[in-house]
Amino acid sequence: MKRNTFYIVLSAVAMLSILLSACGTAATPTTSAPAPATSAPAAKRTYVLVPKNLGNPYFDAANTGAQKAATELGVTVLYQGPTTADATAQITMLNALIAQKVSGLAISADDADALVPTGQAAIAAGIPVVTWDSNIAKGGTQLFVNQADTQGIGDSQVQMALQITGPDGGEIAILSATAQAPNQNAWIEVMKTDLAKPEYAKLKLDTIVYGNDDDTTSYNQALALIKTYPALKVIVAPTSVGIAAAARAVKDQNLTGKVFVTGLGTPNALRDYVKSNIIPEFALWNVPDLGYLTIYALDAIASGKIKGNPGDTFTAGTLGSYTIAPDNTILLGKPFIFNKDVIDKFNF
Ligand code: RAM
Repeated sequence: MKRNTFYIVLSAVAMLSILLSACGTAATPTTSAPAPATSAPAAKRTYVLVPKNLGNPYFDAANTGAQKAATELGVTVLYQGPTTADATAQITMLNALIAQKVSGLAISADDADALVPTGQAAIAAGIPVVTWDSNIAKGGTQLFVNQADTQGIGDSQVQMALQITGPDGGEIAILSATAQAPNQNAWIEVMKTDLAKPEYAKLKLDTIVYGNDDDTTSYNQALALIKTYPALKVIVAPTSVGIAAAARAVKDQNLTGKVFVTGLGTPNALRDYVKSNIIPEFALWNVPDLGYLTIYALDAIASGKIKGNPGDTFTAGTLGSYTIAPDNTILLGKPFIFNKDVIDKFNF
C-alpha cells in the first residue's frame, strides 16, 4: 500500500460480506426489549457510557462524541467504568447502574459471555442496552454499534505488518489487550486466518501476549518480547494502550529502525512515534463519531422511536441515517490508515 493511502479500500464484495456477517463471533441477538411503556422526556433521560476501563484516551475520545450527542439530544450522558479492564468490576458497576434505573446503557464489554446475564437483567428491567466497540454475546445486548468491520480491521493489521517488514517478511508478535477482550479476540482470529494465506507466508507469528489495556503491563510485555525474540521485527498491538506502550519500549531500548510497531491507536498518543518512524503506520476509526453514533442509537431505542430490531432506521444527527442490519448491528464506517503524511490532520 502506498504511504499516502488514507482509507483502506474494501472491495464491494468484501463490503457485502461484511454487511452480511458484520461482527463475526460477537453476533448479537434478534430479540429486543420492549420499549418502556412511557418514555421519560429527553431532559430527564440519563444514559451511561461504559468503557472497558477509565484512564484510556481511546474511550475518553469516544466520550467527547457522546457528550456532543447528549447536548444535541438534550439528554444527560454519564461516563462511568471500571478502573481496570476487568469484567467482574464492570459487572459490579453495571449492577449498581441497573439498580439506579438509569435510562440506558452503552457498554464496551470486557468479556463477551460474562456480561450476558448483566445485559439481560438490564433489558428485563426495561433499561435499553446498546454495545459499542466491544460486543456482548447473544442475548446480552439489543444492538451493537460496530466501529468498522471485523474482517477489515483484522486484515489491516497484517497488511501493515507486511508493509513494514517489506516482502522479505520476518518475525512479528501480537501484543493485545486482555485475553477475554471480545473485539481484540475477533480481530486476532482474522489475523491468524490471514497469516495462514500464501501472501503472508513470510510473516512468522512468534507469540501473542496480553497487556490488559494497562500501560505498565503492556510496556513490560513489550520489553519481554524484545528480549525473548531477538529477531523480532514488528510488534502488532491492536489496542490503543498496547501500541503506545510498545512504541515507548522500542524507543527506550534504542531500537528505532530495528523493531517497529503497528496496530490500532489514537493519533495524539502516537504522533511522535509516527514521526520518528517507530510506528510507520497504524489504523483506527473516528472514535468521537463512534461515541456520538452510540448515544444516538441508544436514544432512538430509549425514546421509543425504534425498537432496535433489524430494519429499524434512525437518524444520528450529523452522521445521517442508519438502518439496523439483520444481525442487530450498525456499522460506523471504514478504518483509517494514519501515517506521517496525514497524522497532523487529526486531533483526538
Ligand atoms: C483499546 C481498547 C478498545 C479498542 C482500542 C483500539 O483502547 O481495547 O476496546 O477498540 O484499544
